[in-house]
Amino acid sequence: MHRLLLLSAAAVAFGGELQDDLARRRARLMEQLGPDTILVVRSAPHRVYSLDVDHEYRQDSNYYYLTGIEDPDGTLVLMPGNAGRKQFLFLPPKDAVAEHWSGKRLSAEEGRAQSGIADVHTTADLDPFLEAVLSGRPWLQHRRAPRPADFDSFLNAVEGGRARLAVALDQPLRMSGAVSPLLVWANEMRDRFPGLTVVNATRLVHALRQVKSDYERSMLTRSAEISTEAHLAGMRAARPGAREYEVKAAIEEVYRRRGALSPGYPSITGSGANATILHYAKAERRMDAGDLMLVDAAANYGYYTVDITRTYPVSGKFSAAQKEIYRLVLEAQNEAMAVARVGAKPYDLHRKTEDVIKAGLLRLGLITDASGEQFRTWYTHGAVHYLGIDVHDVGDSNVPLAAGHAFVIEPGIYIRPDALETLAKTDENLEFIRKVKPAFEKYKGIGVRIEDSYVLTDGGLDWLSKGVPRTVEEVEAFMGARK
Ligand SMILES: [Mn+2]
Repeated sequence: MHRLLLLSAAAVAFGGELQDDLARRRARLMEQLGPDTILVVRSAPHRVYSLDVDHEYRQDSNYYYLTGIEDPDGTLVLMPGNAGRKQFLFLPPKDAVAEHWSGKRLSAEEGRAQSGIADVHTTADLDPFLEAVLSGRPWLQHRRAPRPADFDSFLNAVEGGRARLAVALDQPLRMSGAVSPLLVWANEMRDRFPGLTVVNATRLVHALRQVKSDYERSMLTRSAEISTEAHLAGMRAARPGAREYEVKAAIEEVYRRRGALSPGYPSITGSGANATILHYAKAERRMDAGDLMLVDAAANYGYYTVDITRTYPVSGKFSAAQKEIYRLVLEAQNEAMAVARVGAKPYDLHRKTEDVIKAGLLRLGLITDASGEQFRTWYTHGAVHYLGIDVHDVGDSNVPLAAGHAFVIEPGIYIRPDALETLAKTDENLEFIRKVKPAFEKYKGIGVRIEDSYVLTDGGLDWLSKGVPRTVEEVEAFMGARK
């Protein structure tokens, strides 16, 4: 693990460990796809930021997981039934003019080195390749084509009407909105090549992504190390009179300086009542003495990100009321950590946080009945999600937790200033409002979330974000010792 500290991000990307891992991922996927299937996975599209300027490019998670390639405009094809070469990568051709404008494109050799796939061709070969195999012919027209007999198994499947075209999609299937371009394309192929069946391989890829390899664990660990340093920098920058964006800048400066590609998700730096906005995206407010600052931020390192939230007093000391809410959230997280083990369901962990928070809210006078749904006024989200290439990573939450699963536990309580006035004016709610009003006035504007990242192992929880001060005592000691 510590060896990685010495490597730059680029060195990690070209190291052999990732390529070995990629080869294993593709081998497992091909086993499950079976010999009658051809899988096509595309790189992410470019997305417009403003007129003729694009957003910073981010690779499609499934494509990255299977190829390790960050560059755009590529396509991966897997043909598990082939006798010899089963894996094909199609990359945009070298082009001096395009490269003058937008940077170097990968050579075939670089594509091979990064992906570990021997068969690298240019994108101009993709359609002829697919047209040949989908219509039942071997792909022969290319000087680097595999031997004709390599394709026999899939070509027999085409002949017998058993051939399957599998795609891995980047978005969930929906009744409305735009259809994924890859799915539109696959359906068009089905129309052009009768007998072909389109299958959705997304779930297979997601199931693989749910269990982290040693390589992926080392990336998450590195993301956590950088994010820990960043949180400490944010805690040093937070003080009365400073702006929220100063905290955000201090955090993100650490990412870039330490070789992280970017934030793993937009940083949340909300002070005062802004801490009650779950995905507070602005960062402009001037912090006041007595405020809590909620920071939800983590670094994308080598396409992996953890997820960490801390809430701390900008003046260094919690008020009595803040401490009461804070300790309740902390207790909820501690209790959920205690039940996080192999075989537990993610929902078991969430329910544990609910039980603790319900009892505590009743004690504090913020609800009058712990048996119903009143607590949802103040605890408004789930506590557990997976981590990985996506910060809210893919995976089936009905599957019991297993070694290699990476996830967060993130309970929170948010006393939104408008929470009571926006409740529907039912008799039940009016009664609720009347009874909790005194406690509401006491805690109004307090928002607390505590979020940590873990990888489950056979030996228990590997607590990746343990280094960020978390208990009241740890937080106050750190804030008190700041220069
Ligand atoms: Mn989270």
